[in-house]
Amino acid sequence: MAINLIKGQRIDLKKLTGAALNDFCVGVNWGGIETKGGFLGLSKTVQDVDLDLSAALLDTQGALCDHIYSPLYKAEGLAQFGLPPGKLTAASGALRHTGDDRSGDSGGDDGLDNEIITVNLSKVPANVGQIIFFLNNCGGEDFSVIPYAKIRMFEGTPTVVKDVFASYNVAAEPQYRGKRALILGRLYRHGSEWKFAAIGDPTDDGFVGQTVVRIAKEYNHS
Ligand SMILES: [Ca+2]
Ligand SMILES: [Ca+2]
Repeated sequence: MAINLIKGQRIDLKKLTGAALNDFCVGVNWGGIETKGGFLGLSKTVQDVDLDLSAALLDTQGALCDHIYSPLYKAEGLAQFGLPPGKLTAASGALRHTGDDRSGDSGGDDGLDNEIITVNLSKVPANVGQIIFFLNNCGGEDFSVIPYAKIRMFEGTPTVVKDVFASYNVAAEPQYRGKRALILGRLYRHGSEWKFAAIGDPTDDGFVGQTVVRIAKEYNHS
């Protein structure tokens, strides 16, 4: 049984067998915005929603030391925030992003994640103390109108979901009105183990650079 996380909840990365969860995927599944129209509202149009899943890696002192965000973000824009260009792998290959999805599900919830970062905790260098996952919306719509956005951690591969460990529903709530970025959750070291905390904080950020700077400033505690 997967754990359904609530905001602020912290969990051990322990499977039912007692073994530590080490090799897994962090995926986000979301849908385009459906609008009913036409005669009796029978026709339906779906507006694309381009969310981007990213990760910021902070060292054990809380400073930004590595990142995963799209190489499609303009380097000049990132440089204004003192940030390097985007890339899809981090920390000696311990984390890999499977690539950009620009539309979300268009035919209703397909149950599959639209953007995924694979994680192998045993490969994460010792200087990395926490990995914070976040979402930015590249379009103009805010999170309150996106029909669903869910983050989950599962074992398997990006295309074959074997075992869902935990999931967290993060959209379609009034508190997300006007918000276009979302700090999802944090993997963090606790002694020799890793844990996960569900954060679920919406922000006004319109650009990934703002979110990364915010994380390095406001989320640099363990
Ligand atoms: Ca995207
Ligand atoms: Ca999907």
